Amino acid sequence: MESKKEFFLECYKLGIIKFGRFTLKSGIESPFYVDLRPLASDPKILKKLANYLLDMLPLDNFDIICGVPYAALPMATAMSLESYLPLIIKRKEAKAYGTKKLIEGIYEKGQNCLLVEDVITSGKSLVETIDEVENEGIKVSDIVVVLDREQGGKEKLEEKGYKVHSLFNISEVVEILREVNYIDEEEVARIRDFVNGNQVVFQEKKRLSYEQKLEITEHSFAKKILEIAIEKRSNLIASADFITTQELLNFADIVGPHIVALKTHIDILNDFDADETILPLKDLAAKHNFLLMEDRKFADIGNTQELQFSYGTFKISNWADLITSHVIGGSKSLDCFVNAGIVAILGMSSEGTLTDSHYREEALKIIENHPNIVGCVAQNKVPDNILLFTPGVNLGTSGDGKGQQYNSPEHVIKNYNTDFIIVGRGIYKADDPELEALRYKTEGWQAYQDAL
Ligand code: S5P
Repeated sequence: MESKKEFFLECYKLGIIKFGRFTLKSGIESPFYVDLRPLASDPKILKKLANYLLDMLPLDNFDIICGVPYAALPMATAMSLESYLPLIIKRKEAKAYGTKKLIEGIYEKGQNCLLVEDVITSGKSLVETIDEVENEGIKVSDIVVVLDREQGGKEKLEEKGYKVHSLFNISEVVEILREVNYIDEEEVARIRDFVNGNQVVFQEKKRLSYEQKLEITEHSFAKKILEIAIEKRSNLIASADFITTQELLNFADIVGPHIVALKTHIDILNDFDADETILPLKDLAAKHNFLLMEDRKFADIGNTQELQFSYGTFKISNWADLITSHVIGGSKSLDCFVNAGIVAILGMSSEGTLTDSHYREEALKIIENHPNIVGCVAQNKVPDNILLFTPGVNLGTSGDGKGQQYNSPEHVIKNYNTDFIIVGRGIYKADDPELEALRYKTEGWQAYQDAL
């Protein structure tokens, strides 16, 4: 048989222990989180596990075997199959109808039952289970657990006269993971502290400054927008959702000095004209040093997007520095956006959006790996090398009655580490848009500096 250490590493690869910062049921913060349920999804591992557990035990002592619901049920079943110890099932709650039995299966009073548990922490839930089993007239002398979190559970049960056999304990597991460099010394120390009953201090990871981001970003437009932010001391993007060219240009000229980019929905203009709209807009962008971001939200196959990007009325590729695009068409659909930076839509700000955590997890894999991507639009933290653009920002209201959901600049910058706030009606609908742009710029920059 392979060594116990090799077996543990095999189990670990199924994702049974995660390191980081977790709030436990009790409200305590833990530097690791254990969930052994994935072990049951790999039949070979489950079978090996059953044999490792059985090897530690004086099997002749037991008449029956029982798992603590739910995580240990498959473990107890596998042990029963490997050892021929008959299995009984303990319910979590007694049935409200019929037999009202708490224990199912065939057993006799006075039989000795081996209890199986996945993880032992304080031992509290095991004590409850033992009481319930003993109340049925079944004897319990031994408990076998896969992982002892070393938080007093074993001692508590042993004081009550039970024998606890554990396959792994957290100290040895941490030692194995440190040896193979899966965790670093800092994490090891934090886990030891936690196991020793000390409150663990988590160092809040600070956000990166725009200067630091400039060093790690690759895309030329990512660098450009960061340089503008540093120069103008602004992280504000104004959304200019106007339906006439005149309004759009007036607005761009007024807020231009305070913003890093102007975000357009060019297809809502009633009077679009390449010469009358785009040429003066480009002049204003040059005059006030801001980028043009067309919020087209492409969402098609690569070939169609290529056509939509360069042809038709708007010829976006001729003038936009940044464009927004969904990643729903897959990574290759983004290859066509070559002379602009993509700001990918990861999560939307509107109520009931379908960009749930599963979608975002998959979308992020595309976003992290595509060379045309500058950043993404989202309402949550993203990795440091992707610039984060957050819309749904407004100081005056929490929604628009049409599903839009708003937060303050401070909220998004502090909680999501947003790099650029996107503000539409908060500015362009204000009585004095210039003053309002200045206010968002100042608040946004202050929140950024406070977060450093
Ligand atoms: O999730 C999103 C993504 C975007 S790009 N939620 C959004 O609101 N937007 C855009 O940001 C939206 O299309 C609009 O142009 C702007 C927000 O405008 P506001 O008036 O609600 O601030």
